[in-house]
Amino acid sequence: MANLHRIQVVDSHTGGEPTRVVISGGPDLGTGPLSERVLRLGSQFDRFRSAVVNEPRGSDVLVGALLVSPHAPDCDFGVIFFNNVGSLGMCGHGTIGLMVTLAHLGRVRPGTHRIDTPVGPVSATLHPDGRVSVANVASYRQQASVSVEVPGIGVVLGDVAWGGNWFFLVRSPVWELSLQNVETLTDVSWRIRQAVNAQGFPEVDHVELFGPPASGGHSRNFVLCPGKAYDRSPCGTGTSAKLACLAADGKLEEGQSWIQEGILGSSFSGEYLWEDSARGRVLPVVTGSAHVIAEATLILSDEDPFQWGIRPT
Ligand code: PYC
Repeated sequence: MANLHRIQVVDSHTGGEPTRVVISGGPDLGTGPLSERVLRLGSQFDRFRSAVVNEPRGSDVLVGALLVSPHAPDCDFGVIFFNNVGSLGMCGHGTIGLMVTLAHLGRVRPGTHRIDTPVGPVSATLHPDGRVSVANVASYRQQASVSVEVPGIGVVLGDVAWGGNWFFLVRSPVWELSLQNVETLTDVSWRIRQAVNAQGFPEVDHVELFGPPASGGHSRNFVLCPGKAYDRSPCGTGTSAKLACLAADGKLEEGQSWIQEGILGSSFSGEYLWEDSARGRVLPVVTGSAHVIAEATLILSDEDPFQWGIRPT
């Protein structure tokens, strides 16, 4: 008789980018700060991560969200986000997906809820119309106008910024940001990331290209995530990093709205308040909407050679 382990999940998408929230059946990561529990997930339960998001149950683009008890005393929920290659500090589209999932399950009502993450607590407001606003962790630009020599491309100029994950925001892309061009955009972004990593920024694992808007926003982006999948949404943490750069450059005032389109044309609206203008730290708020698309039970059988998903050995 096969030994079966069941994991209850709810899937949603936020502007096209999927999130799989693990409701039950996840590993016991113990207690303590989520910054410590996320390390436990990586060191002791990495195959669980792979089983949930990788093929054959998932795909490179899927982001997982493990619901855990919060550590910060003012939080209602805790969450650890992960993808095809590891964990994420924060995830904007995932937090929007999480809130819509919790509402679907009857676990939250419209209002503001505090959510603990490995990089600190965030607030998520579920609006009566179903939109969600995420007040993210403080975001900032670490270095402006970094010039990198990218093999096969030449010199690329960009900013290194934190928005809950580390980003390289390319200042002057010449690539057309369209779905037809996704292979080239992926290749270019991956090469830029490697060059940025080699040039003293090993922490940068997301690359963000910008171009003119095509659906009424202020700008369109293409975001390459750590596992080489592109974000189908405008990327909540990437939009936070962008807001920090706009603020630092004096191009967006406190409280002014910025509409960031993603590569599919779906958009997030963002705005910020200064946390510390002398240090260039902003408190971004990113608003978007998500839709629940599946409720499912994942089955892990010890007779299945791919029970832990397909992952590099
Ligand atoms: O929305 O922050 C985000 C995100 C990060 C990676 C994929 N989406």
